[in-house]
Amino acid sequence: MSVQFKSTKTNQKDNQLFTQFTYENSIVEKNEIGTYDVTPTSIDYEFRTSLKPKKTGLLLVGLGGNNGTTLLGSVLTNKHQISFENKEGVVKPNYFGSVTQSSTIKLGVDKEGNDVYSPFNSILPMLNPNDLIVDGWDISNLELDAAMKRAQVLDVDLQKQLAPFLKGIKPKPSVYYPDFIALNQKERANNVVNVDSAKEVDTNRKWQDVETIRSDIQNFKKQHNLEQVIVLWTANTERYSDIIDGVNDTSENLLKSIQENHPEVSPSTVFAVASILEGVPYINGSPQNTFVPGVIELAEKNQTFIGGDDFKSGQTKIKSVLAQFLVDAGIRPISIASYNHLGNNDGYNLSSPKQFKSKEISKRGVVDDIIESNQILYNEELGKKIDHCIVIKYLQAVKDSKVAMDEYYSELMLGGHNKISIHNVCEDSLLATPLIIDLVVMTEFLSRVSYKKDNSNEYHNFYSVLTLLSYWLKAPLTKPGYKVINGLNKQRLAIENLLRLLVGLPINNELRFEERLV
Ligand code: NAI
Ligand code: DG6
Repeated sequence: MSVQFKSTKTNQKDNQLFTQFTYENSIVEKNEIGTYDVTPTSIDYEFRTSLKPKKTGLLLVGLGGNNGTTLLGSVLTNKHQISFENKEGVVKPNYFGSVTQSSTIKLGVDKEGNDVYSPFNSILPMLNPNDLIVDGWDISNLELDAAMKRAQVLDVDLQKQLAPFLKGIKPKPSVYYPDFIALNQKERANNVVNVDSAKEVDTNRKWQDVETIRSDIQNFKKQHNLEQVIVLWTANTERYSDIIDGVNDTSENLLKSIQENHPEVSPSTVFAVASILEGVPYINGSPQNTFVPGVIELAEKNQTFIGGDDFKSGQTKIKSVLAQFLVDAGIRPISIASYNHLGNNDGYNLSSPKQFKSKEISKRGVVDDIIESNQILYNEELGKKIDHCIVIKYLQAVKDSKVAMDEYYSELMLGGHNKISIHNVCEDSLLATPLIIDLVVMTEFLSRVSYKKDNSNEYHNFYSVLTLLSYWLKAPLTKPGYKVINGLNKQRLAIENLLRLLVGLPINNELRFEERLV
């Protein structure tokens, strides 16, 4: 689908689009008598968008896992247009579940006043995931055809067709510090880079580990002649690292701690630091606090993109819509019980308490800003929190078909109550993989956008922490000092409006005056 935007706010030169945009907002201040003063504000910007997607390579940490093999499998399926048969008939390749590949954006209204939509990726040129070059690391050395089989995610007919493409490909050896993931993962760890001459795991060579990962990134870039590399963690959930003054609180202290092999430096932080030092974006698809303050500062200093944490795929995605809907409807959720059981290797790892804790924190935080947005429902008198409980159980039999059960218990008018119960079977990796595609497509796209204030000459990139990726993440990392936005619709609106403003369209409103005014 090709769309021509005829806006007076844009002009195109040398494959670059320049757009004038006035950012309007309002500043709210509480005055001495306790009421709000609200003042509209506006700032003029010029945005510059490169219209040519870069040749991009994706390095997955955890390539041999369920998400890793499903990602590579889905790219190959689409690239080679592989159809396959399941018991319902022939399935043609698609990227359902991906916002960038399978959703639409409203362009405007036709002459009759009816909405007209176009594919998300038709607004501006975006990376085609079929063109991605994919590689990565895993602590398990299984060849990827066997790893795909181990994952038990894709239909068997598709697996058979994909196997020839995956046979012979082994993930790069990775960094393994046993203390960070569950003990039950130990038998998987036969492809480890940090081993001594007796092949024993050695956690006292952390700077060397950073350098190995850096050189892996450099070689990958060179080998495929890439303009852009993105590193994404989809390996096991790690335990939290302790945040310690003098250890990981600043970039300088963190680099020193890596050199001194401090035990609180995790493999994921090693990957993040290596990526930042190589100037490549790093995205964290798991819940652990990879982005200790020292990593964020390092990314800021190196002006490199980071984004996280934890893919928002099923239960939490629904929560970030449903809790927002209830509170925006003036209904007062008082408890949310979220239970799930799953039988894949992720669930096995999460059956260990410290790793579960990381996931619990990430799943629990998703309603915090929604509560804060409504002081009529949540206040000193009624209470300022929702009773929110998270349970995850490992049940081997259900494999990747995670079952999520949720109960939302809310207070209605004059003492009434409302209970919503949800039973959701999440095909875990088939839900998570399209999010990886979106995170990568959007990161590459955002790396092509820069801006300047109207009266300045210098263009800047977006701030290092890419909060525009929040839509796909359970516990969005923010710029230090800023509060997180969890509501899914708000997160999507931000992305949609960015695309609209870049092509010179007004930001979205649903005023529909064509219909509503006489
Ligand atoms: P998985 O357990 O199937 O795959 C993880 C892979 O990482 C394994 O192959 C393992 O050997 C490897 N690994 C562990 N430590 C490593 C290291 N230091 N370096 C390189 N590889 C390492 O898990 P799955 O289902 O693919 O999930 C991956 C991550 O994504 C988990 O942390 C999970 O919590 C997170 N996630 C998954 C979602 C989903 O729906 N599948 C949604 C949200 C988050
Ligand atoms: C158990 O909750 C396993 C997790 O890895 C989830 O599958 C994953 O975090 C997705 O969670 P959610 O809440 O978005 O469905």
